[in-house]
Amino acid sequence: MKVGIVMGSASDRPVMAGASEILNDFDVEHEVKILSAHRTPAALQQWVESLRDRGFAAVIAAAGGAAHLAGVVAAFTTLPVIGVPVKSRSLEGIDSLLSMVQMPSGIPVACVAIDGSKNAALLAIEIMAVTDISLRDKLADFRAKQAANVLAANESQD
Ligand code: RP5
Repeated sequence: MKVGIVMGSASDRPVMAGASEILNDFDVEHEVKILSAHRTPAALQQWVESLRDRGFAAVIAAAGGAAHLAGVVAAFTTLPVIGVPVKSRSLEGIDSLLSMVQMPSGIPVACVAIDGSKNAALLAIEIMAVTDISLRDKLADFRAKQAANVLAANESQD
Protein backbone atom coordinates (compact mmCIF):
# COMPACT_ATOMS: atom_id res chain seq x y z
CA MET A 1 0.00 0.00 0.00
CA LYS A 2 1.19 3.49 -0.86
CA VAL A 3 0.45 7.04 0.27
CA GLY A 4 -0.12 9.93 -2.12
CA ILE A 5 1.14 13.37 -1.14
CA VAL A 6 -0.13 16.33 -3.12
CA MET A 7 0.61 20.00 -2.49
CA GLY A 8 -0.72 23.10 -4.17
CA SER A 9 2.62 24.74 -4.90
CA ALA A 10 6.36 24.09 -4.84
CA SER A 11 6.41 26.67 -2.02
CA ASP A 12 4.70 24.02 0.20
CA ARG A 13 7.69 21.66 -0.17
CA PRO A 14 9.57 22.66 3.01
CA VAL A 15 6.49 21.99 5.17
CA MET A 16 5.73 18.70 3.44
CA ALA A 17 9.28 17.38 3.84
CA GLY A 18 8.15 16.35 7.34
CA ALA A 19 5.59 13.93 5.91
CA SER A 20 8.11 12.29 3.57
CA GLU A 21 10.57 11.99 6.46
CA ILE A 22 8.06 10.06 8.59
CA LEU A 23 6.93 7.84 5.70
CA ASN A 24 10.59 7.05 4.88
CA ASP A 25 11.25 6.20 8.55
CA PHE A 26 8.38 3.67 8.37
CA ASP A 27 9.47 2.38 4.91
CA VAL A 28 6.14 3.43 3.40
CA GLU A 29 6.22 3.99 -0.33
CA HIS A 30 4.79 7.36 -1.37
CA GLU A 31 4.34 9.49 -4.46
CA VAL A 32 4.68 13.27 -4.24
CA LYS A 33 2.91 15.61 -6.67
CA ILE A 34 2.53 19.37 -7.01
CA LEU A 35 -0.99 19.91 -8.33
CA SER A 36 -3.43 22.70 -7.60
CA ALA A 37 -7.21 22.68 -7.23
CA HIS A 38 -7.24 26.11 -8.88
CA ARG A 39 -4.24 26.20 -11.24
CA THR A 40 -4.29 22.59 -12.56
CA PRO A 41 -7.78 21.17 -11.81
CA ALA A 42 -7.86 18.70 -14.73
CA ALA A 43 -4.44 17.21 -13.93
CA LEU A 44 -5.41 16.97 -10.26
CA GLN A 45 -8.60 15.05 -11.07
CA GLN A 46 -6.71 12.67 -13.37
CA TRP A 47 -4.08 11.91 -10.71
CA VAL A 48 -6.58 11.44 -7.88
CA GLU A 49 -8.78 9.13 -9.97
CA SER A 50 -5.76 6.94 -10.75
CA LEU A 51 -4.84 6.29 -7.12
CA ARG A 52 -7.12 3.45 -5.98
CA ASP A 53 -6.27 1.22 -8.95
CA ARG A 54 -2.56 1.90 -8.38
CA GLY A 55 -2.66 0.58 -4.79
CA PHE A 56 -2.82 3.77 -2.76
CA ALA A 57 -4.37 3.62 0.73
CA ALA A 58 -4.62 7.31 1.62
CA VAL A 59 -3.91 10.80 0.30
CA ILE A 60 -2.27 13.69 2.14
CA ALA A 61 -3.20 17.05 0.60
CA ALA A 62 -1.44 20.27 1.65
CA ALA A 63 -2.33 23.80 0.65
CA GLY A 64 -2.27 27.33 1.97
CA GLY A 65 -4.51 30.37 1.68
CA ALA A 66 -7.79 29.51 -0.05
CA ALA A 67 -6.91 25.89 0.65
CA HIS A 68 -9.48 23.93 -1.34
CA LEU A 69 -7.08 21.20 -2.44
CA ALA A 70 -7.89 18.55 0.18
CA GLY A 71 -11.63 19.06 -0.27
CA VAL A 72 -11.40 18.73 -4.04
CA VAL A 73 -9.23 15.61 -3.70
CA ALA A 74 -11.88 14.14 -1.37
CA ALA A 75 -14.57 14.95 -3.93
CA PHE A 76 -12.81 12.74 -6.50
CA THR A 77 -12.03 9.68 -4.31
CA THR A 78 -13.36 7.59 -1.44
CA LEU A 79 -9.80 6.94 -0.21
CA PRO A 80 -9.18 8.64 3.16
CA VAL A 81 -7.93 12.21 2.66
CA ILE A 82 -5.79 13.95 5.27
CA GLY A 83 -5.44 17.72 4.87
CA VAL A 84 -2.46 19.81 5.96
CA PRO A 85 -3.28 23.53 6.18
CA VAL A 86 -0.07 25.38 5.28
CA LYS A 87 0.91 28.56 7.13
CA SER A 88 0.13 31.40 4.73
CA ARG A 89 2.01 34.66 4.26
CA SER A 90 -0.90 37.03 4.95
CA LEU A 91 -3.03 35.27 7.59
CA GLU A 92 -0.58 32.86 9.29
CA GLY A 93 -2.52 29.79 8.08
CA ILE A 94 -5.85 30.61 9.74
CA ASP A 95 -7.28 31.01 6.23
CA SER A 96 -5.83 27.62 5.20
CA LEU A 97 -7.19 25.91 8.32
CA LEU A 98 -10.70 27.28 8.00
CA SER A 99 -10.85 26.60 4.24
CA MET A 100 -9.85 22.99 4.82
CA VAL A 101 -11.61 21.99 8.00
CA GLN A 102 -15.20 23.09 7.27
CA MET A 103 -16.06 20.38 4.75
CA PRO A 104 -19.70 19.74 3.88
CA SER A 105 -21.27 16.62 5.40
CA GLY A 106 -20.72 13.62 3.11
CA ILE A 107 -17.21 14.49 1.86
CA PRO A 108 -14.80 14.10 4.81
CA VAL A 109 -11.28 15.51 5.15
CA ALA A 110 -9.25 14.68 8.27
CA CYS A 111 -7.56 18.01 8.91
CA VAL A 112 -4.38 18.17 11.03
CA ALA A 113 -2.74 21.24 12.59
CA ILE A 114 -1.32 24.16 10.59
CA ASP A 115 1.95 22.80 9.10
CA GLY A 116 1.19 19.43 10.78
CA SER A 117 2.69 17.30 8.03
CA LYS A 118 4.31 14.77 10.39
CA ASN A 119 0.97 13.98 12.04
CA ALA A 120 -0.63 13.68 8.59
CA ALA A 121 1.91 10.97 7.72
CA LEU A 122 1.44 9.23 11.07
CA LEU A 123 -2.34 9.23 10.59
CA ALA A 124 -1.93 7.70 7.13
CA ILE A 125 0.31 5.02 8.67
CA GLU A 126 -2.25 4.38 11.43
CA ILE A 127 -4.93 3.87 8.76
CA MET A 128 -2.74 1.31 6.96
CA ALA A 129 -1.79 -0.34 10.27
CA VAL A 130 -5.41 -1.44 10.76
CA THR A 131 -4.59 -4.30 8.38
CA ASP A 132 -0.75 -4.24 8.34
CA ILE A 133 0.81 -5.91 11.38
CA SER A 134 4.36 -4.78 10.61
CA LEU A 135 3.24 -1.13 10.55
CA ARG A 136 1.37 -1.73 13.82
CA ASP A 137 4.63 -2.92 15.41
CA LYS A 138 6.58 0.04 14.01
CA LEU A 139 3.99 2.45 15.43
CA ALA A 140 4.33 0.81 18.85
CA ASP A 141 8.14 1.24 18.65
CA PHE A 142 7.75 4.87 17.56
CA ARG A 143 5.48 5.63 20.52
CA ALA A 144 7.80 3.84 22.97
CA LYS A 145 10.86 5.78 21.72
CA GLN A 146 8.93 9.05 21.83
CA ALA A 147 7.90 8.43 25.44
CA ALA A 148 11.47 7.44 26.38
CA ASN A 149 12.80 10.67 24.86
CA VAL A 150 10.34 12.78 26.86
CA LEU A 151 11.24 11.00 30.10
CA ALA A 152 14.97 11.20 29.33
CA ALA A 153 14.65 14.99 29.08
CA ASN A 154 13.99 14.97 32.84
CA GLU A 155 17.34 13.30 33.51
CA SER A 156 19.33 15.89 31.55
CA GLN A 157 17.81 18.92 33.35
CA ASP A 158 20.11 20.95 35.62
C1 RP5 B 1 -1.67 27.49 -2.42
O1 RP5 B 1 -1.30 28.81 -2.38
C2 RP5 B 1 -0.43 26.68 -2.24
O2 RP5 B 1 -0.74 25.48 -1.61
C3 RP5 B 1 0.46 27.57 -1.40
O3 RP5 B 1 0.43 27.22 -0.02
C4 RP5 B 1 -0.16 28.96 -1.57
C5 RP5 B 1 0.80 29.92 -2.21
O4 RP5 B 1 1.24 29.40 -3.44
P1 RP5 B 1 2.37 30.13 -4.27
O5 RP5 B 1 1.82 31.48 -4.60
O6 RP5 B 1 3.59 30.19 -3.39
O7 RP5 B 1 2.59 29.28 -5.49
O8 RP5 B 1 -2.29 27.14 -3.62
